[in-house]
Amino acid sequence: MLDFFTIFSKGGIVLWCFQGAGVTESFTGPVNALIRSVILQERSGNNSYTHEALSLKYKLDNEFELIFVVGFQKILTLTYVDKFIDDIQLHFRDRYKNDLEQKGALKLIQNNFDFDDDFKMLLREAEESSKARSHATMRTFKESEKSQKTVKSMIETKGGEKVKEPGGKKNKNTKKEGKSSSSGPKVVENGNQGLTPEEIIQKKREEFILKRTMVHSKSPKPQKPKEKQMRVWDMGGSSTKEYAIVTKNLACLALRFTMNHCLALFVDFSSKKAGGFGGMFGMLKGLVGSKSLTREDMESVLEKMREHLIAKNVAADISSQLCDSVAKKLEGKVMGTFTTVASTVKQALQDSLVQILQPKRRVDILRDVMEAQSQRRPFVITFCGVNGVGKSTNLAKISFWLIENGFTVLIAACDTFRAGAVEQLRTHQRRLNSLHPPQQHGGRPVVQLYEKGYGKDAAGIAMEAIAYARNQAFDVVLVDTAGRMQDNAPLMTALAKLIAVNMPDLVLFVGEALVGNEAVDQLVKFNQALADHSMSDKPRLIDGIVLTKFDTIDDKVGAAISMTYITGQPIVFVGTGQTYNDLRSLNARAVVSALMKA
Ligand SMILES: Nc1nc2c(ncn2[C@@H]2O[C@H](COP(=O)(O)OP(=O)(O)OP(=O)(O)O)[C@@H](O)[C@H]2O)c(=O)[nH]1
Ligand SMILES: [Mg+2]
Repeated sequence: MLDFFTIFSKGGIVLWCFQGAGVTESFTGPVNALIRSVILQERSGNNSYTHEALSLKYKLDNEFELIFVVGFQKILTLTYVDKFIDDIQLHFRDRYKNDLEQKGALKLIQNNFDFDDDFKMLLREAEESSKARSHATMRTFKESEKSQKTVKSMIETKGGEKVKEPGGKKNKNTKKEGKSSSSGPKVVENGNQGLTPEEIIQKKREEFILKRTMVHSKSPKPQKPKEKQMRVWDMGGSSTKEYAIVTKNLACLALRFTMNHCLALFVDFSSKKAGGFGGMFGMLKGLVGSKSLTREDMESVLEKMREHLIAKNVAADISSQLCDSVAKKLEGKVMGTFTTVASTVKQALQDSLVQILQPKRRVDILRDVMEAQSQRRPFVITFCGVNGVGKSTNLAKISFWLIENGFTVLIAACDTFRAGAVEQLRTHQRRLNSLHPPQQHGGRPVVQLYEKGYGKDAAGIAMEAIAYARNQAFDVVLVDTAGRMQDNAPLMTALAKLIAVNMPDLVLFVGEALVGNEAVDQLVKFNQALADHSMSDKPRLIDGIVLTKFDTIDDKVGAAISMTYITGQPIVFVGTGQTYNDLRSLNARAVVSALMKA
């Protein structure tokens, strides 16, 4: 039923994996997608993720810095998976506690995590208990014990005597007779005299668990040396390659966890019983550190952090999701010596915020324009957003920046709706040309306006402008669009059509840094409209963000977080004023320090 299960360290080492019988597809792709889209993007508040036809569930073990991932077909409803992943985590930790405590990549690579048999046993148990549960519901009323009991109890009640459960207050005789009483279904078996079948099963189960624990705690278990890579990816196919891909992605995680490793190492060393320092450090341990964090420990700090983020203009939903993600990341983590819960949570949140703001992909407009130039076509950017956020002004600033970098620009006046929109662009065109007169550029104006007045179809004007730019060898076309509220269905449909028909190279969403909760609604609905009206399987959504009016918000910089969190797309430009020079790129660290400031 399961497609795969894999256990790897946050440092990138695959410790063990399983691939379901008959599953031929490699699971490198889905696991890499999970790492890229969830774990590296600090979205681990939720514990499931969907990748194409697969559902992935994952669990972070913050104490040993492990990640457990299970994958199965999303059409299946596997009710046991959540519990199963917990069981595997506990079992794996228990079994390899000593190995896992020796932190360090080399140690992990050298270890042999021979977990196949345990995994199969736990999987069998999980599947059987789930089957048993589903069978129970299928029993008819006649088959059920309840139907038989009802009849019995009716007969007994007639006699006026109630049969008490063994151990009941009024039924002292039953208790005295004890387990040798012949009335109950007692069984006599080796050492199990007088036990009910249920009690025998329970006893056997306990003996079995005890045996297993004893076997696993025997140290060190002699193990047959195996080939490292064969052990890690022993399932056929290009094992070395798969290992390398997952390792590469996880390498980024390794860097971020180095600090925590150092703290944890100190604590772990202090907890060793053997050796001269054991006792002294053992005593210190209780006083100053090595506490394993629980959700309750963090609850009040997280609540304060959430309120702090909201006060800084991060949307309320996103603040909650971020705090959940931080809690998941820290739960079970052994705290460093001399650290407090508050400082640990704060540091984790700060790391998450920086991570969210880091661009996940390369955004290099100048390079892309040059590439389009070499293909003898203009590079097309469309600006969209709600009314008055600064689309036209920032379009003009970006024109200036492009001209300064030696490119020619055609502005397409596709806001055919708001009075004055075309004239506003014409003014910018004149100013820009006066800053860069044609005589300095071989007699050719560096910026031109393509306009057809008001009331016309914006998508059609954009198409004509792109064709004109191609003929006239303009390097870039900047398409200005009318502002529209995200709930205005006809206007949203028109925007989606403009984008679907013209397929610009870049769709930039322009949003004000002043917005709070509203940012989420705007972005979700703009993206939804673009997806709904796309004519292709892979719809063109928002590719990047222009965050405007950053000069007006002091340290309430939360919109930057909300917008990148919702779209997963980078903030390409930040507008910091009303002149052509007031355009910046985002400094993630500066934004985060403003966010964390009390
Ligand atoms: N302080 C400040 N003001 C800005 C910034 N960007 C734009 N503005 C101002 O915001 C106002 C609206 O700008 P526009 O460019 O007309 O906004 P728009 O989104 O095109 O508006 P519509 O076309 O009506 O939807 C203008 O007064 C701009 O000068 C910025 O980064 N900082
Ligand atoms: Mg405008």
